[in-house]
Amino acid sequence: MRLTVIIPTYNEAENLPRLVSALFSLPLENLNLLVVDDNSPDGTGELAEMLAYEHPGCLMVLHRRAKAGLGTAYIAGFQYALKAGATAIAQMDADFSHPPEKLVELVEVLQDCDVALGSRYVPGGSVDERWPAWRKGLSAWGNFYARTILSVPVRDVTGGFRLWRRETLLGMPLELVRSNGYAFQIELAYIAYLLGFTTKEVPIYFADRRWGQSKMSFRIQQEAAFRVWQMRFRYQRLKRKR
Ligand SMILES: Nc1nc2c(ncn2[C@@H]2O[C@H](COP(=O)(O)OP(=O)(O)OP(=O)(O)O)[C@@H](O)[C@H]2O)c(=O)[nH]1
Ligand SMILES: [Mg+2]
Repeated sequence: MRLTVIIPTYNEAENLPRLVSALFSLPLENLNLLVVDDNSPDGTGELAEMLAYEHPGCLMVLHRRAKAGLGTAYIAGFQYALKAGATAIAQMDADFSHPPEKLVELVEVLQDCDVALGSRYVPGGSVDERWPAWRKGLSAWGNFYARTILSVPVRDVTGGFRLWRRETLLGMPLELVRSNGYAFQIELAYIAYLLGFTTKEVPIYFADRRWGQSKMSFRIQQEAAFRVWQMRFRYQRLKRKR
């Protein structure tokens, strides 16, 4: 397996070097990292270049000119990794909310499915108890909202810790994807489900970020609320096929 982990970053200078060393300590062969940085004002992009120098050939950096959202960062990352010949591609936040060691379990689980999902909402999964009630509520509500409106049988449909087979991503109409914030995760899970790709959820403990600031905003929440309805109607054709 040639595994590439895509890490989108915006102001993650405290987290990125720690995450990179945690990932390279895992018992995974042929591991490549791809950082997609949006010209972070805190110098994450330059730091990523230094890390690339320390890990020659195993860490690549895609620099984009300005902050353009998580969704387009991942699409650019997917295209790059697929072109480079990755056979499995992971999505992961830079802020340690996604436990790096769980990547090993995702790799094992991917042997029996088309996409493996890190999940907070299956037995054994949880979110940081330090999260304020409104944040816990918002996350649970967002999942319920999307799952119900779209009828997707995924417990953590907004989660961003995922491992895709190359063939799964190649079979997805990524050019149709419109969402850019949280909704991006929902949209990919929905398309994968409609196309009949099989998913498995691996329980994770989702820790609150230790360093840096959240990029979650009211606009991103609004986008998700609207996009879910849009997806429901935009993908009618795929739905009928299913
Ligand atoms: N390249 C790029 N990365 C982004 C952008 N927005 C967020 N990210 C990264 O995407 C990941 C998830 O963003 P977070 O800010 O952690 O969002 P969150 O997990 O919903 O919120 P918190 O954990 O509370 O901060 C992190 O690695 C961010 O640095 C963006 O516009 N461009
Ligand atoms: Mg986060």
